[in-house]
Order: sequence, then C-alpha cells, then structure tokens
Amino acid sequence: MEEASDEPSNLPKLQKDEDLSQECKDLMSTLPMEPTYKLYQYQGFWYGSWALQGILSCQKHFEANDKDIILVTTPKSGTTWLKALTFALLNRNKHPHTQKNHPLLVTNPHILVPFLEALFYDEKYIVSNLSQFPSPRLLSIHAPYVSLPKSAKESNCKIVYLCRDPKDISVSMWKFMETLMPEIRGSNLFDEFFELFCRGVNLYGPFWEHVLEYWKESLKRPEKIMFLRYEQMKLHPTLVLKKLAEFLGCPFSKQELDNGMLDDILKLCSFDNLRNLEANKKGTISMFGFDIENKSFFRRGEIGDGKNFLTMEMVEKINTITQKKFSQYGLNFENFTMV
Ligand code: PAP
Repeated sequence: MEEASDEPSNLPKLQKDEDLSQECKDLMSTLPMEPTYKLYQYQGFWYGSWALQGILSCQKHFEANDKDIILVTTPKSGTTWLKALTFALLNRNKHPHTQKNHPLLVTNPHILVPFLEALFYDEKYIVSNLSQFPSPRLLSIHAPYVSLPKSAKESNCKIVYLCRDPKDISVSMWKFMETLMPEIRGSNLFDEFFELFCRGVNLYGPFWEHVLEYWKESLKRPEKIMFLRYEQMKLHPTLVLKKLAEFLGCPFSKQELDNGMLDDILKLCSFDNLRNLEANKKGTISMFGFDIENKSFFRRGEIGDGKNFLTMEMVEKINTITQKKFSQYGLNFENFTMV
C-alpha cells in the first residue's frame, strides 16, 4: 500500500516537463533539485523547469538593444504595478489617461509588458514576434543578475529593479500558489514552504542574493539600473514616478505636472482601480503553458500584510536573516531615504 502523503496530489500541475527542450532536460539532470516543488538550482538560483527553460532560451536568443527597458523584479514584489506605471508613463502621449479604451483599462499589465522568460519559453513565438515590438521595447524578467542575458548587461538598455520586504513576499507567493493549486489551501504545507524560503529555496530565490546582486550593480551603474522597493512606491508614489520618468529619459514637463498628469497616471495604476477592472477581475493569462487567473495578481496590495499571516517566530526568523544579509549594505525595508 502506498504511504499517505501530505503532498498535494496536483503539485505536478506546475510541471510541464513534456514541453521542455532536450537541452533543458539534459541540463536539469545535472542540477541540484528540491523535491517538494521540483525546483532546480542553476547559477546559484532556483527555478521550476518551465522558468529554467525560459531563462536558458533567453540567455541564448535575446539580444537587448540600447533603447530597451527591462523591468526586473523578485516575484511578488509589485511587478504588475510597476508594469502598469511604466507602460502608462512611456505611452502618456500615445495613450492619454483620459482615453476611454486606454490599454490598461482593457488589458492585464502582464500582457502589455510580457515576461521575457515566458516569451522565450516558446522559442518559435519569439523568433517571429519580438523584433516587431515598438521601440523602446518594454519587457520584464524575474532573473537574477548573474543569469541575465549578456546583452542586457552589456548594452545601454535601462533596468528598473523592484524588490519588497521578504515577509510580505513569502506570504504573497504562498497565496498566489493557493490560487494555482487550491488543494494546498488550509494545509499545513506553508510551514515547509516558509522554511524553504528562508533557506533561499523558492522560485528565483535566494531572495536576499537576488536583491544584493542588483543593489551592488545599481551602485556601480546608477545610470543603468534604478533600484526600487515596493515600500518606497507605496509611501512616496509621486516621488518614485517622477524619478522613474527622469531615469527613463522622459521627465514630466512643468506643464504636465501642472496639468496633474503624474497624479492621473498614479490613479490609473492604483491597486483599487486596476483590481476592479473587468479585464483584471475576469479571464486568464497564459504563461509557460499555465492559465493564470488575472485576478490572482491583485490580492491586498499593502505594506506589512505578511505579519497578519506569519507567526512571531517566523517574523523574527526572517527579520534576522534580512538583517544579517543586508545590514552591512545599508539595505532594509523599514527605514530608508528616498533619493
Ligand atoms: P508577479 O511577480 O507574479 O508578477 P507581482 O505583481 O510582483 O506578481 O505581485 C503581486 C503583489 O502586488 C500582490 O501583493 P499581495 O499579495 O501582498 O497583495 C498584489 O496585490 C500587489 N499589487 C498588484 N497590483 C498592485 C498595485 N497596483 N498597487 C499595489 N500593489 C499591487
């Protein structure tokens, strides 16, 4: 008789191994693997097989150009919001916020600003489509710096990096996984997931190393990499959007500021506005062969929600790790200056 297992019966739903290239399968067979979520460690970071295939293909085929803008985020740090803001910002003349059918009112931000690794997951798609993207191409990726395609590091393309308090990320990630795998809801599997997260074993983890790589690079090349925290965006949205516009070479003019353009973009991209749109309440988006509900990208949208879910011990544990890894670099998520 088979032993009873706590493992949800459909965890394999997150695996699509039959679609993987032979190259990816061969590599996977040589990599360290975490068995619960079947994550593979590549260049020091952990991936599902589908993300690994996307990253490998991206490293092989993606050619960044100097005009590209790449949004890089740790998963669940506000990617959807950053995509919406940047899209609205860059397209503010082509698509004024007053436009009735503004793309952001009718389309999920992940469609407007696709993930490179999801595009490159299907090599056929990318070969025919990426060259047709309007310039500047606005793209995104969750990859750690070490695994970025060479051209993204070496060209003059701009990188906007976003991260968030890992307490909130761990909970946001788990809640997102619950939407993909309803069976894990109410299970006792979160404790194990949290332990793995703290050990750095989660999608695109370790979180702390991911952040540090980009932090250090942003200090070396501030004209290339803008480093942002979700908490900064929530607390100082006006300042962040202004800085973002300057960084991307499209600063707000005095007239635009006087006309309230900046506030209008913030309103258009606000959590409440985006979450309540039909385009985000209904429907699914297809990524890596999975159908993900649009609404699953909009949950609470708050600073500090992790504390409502984590035990005191968990909060202490993750704070201690963050302090240990970040303090020498002057990095934290509670007490920062907005430059
Ligand atoms: P992804 O990495 O899968 O693309 P991402 O968008 O980074 O997901 O993270 C989703 C988080 O951003 C959710 O956080 P929560 O689980 O703590 O609630 C989501 O609610 C939040 N979010 C989405 N849109 C916005 C927005 N417009 N403003 C603020 N937060 C947002």
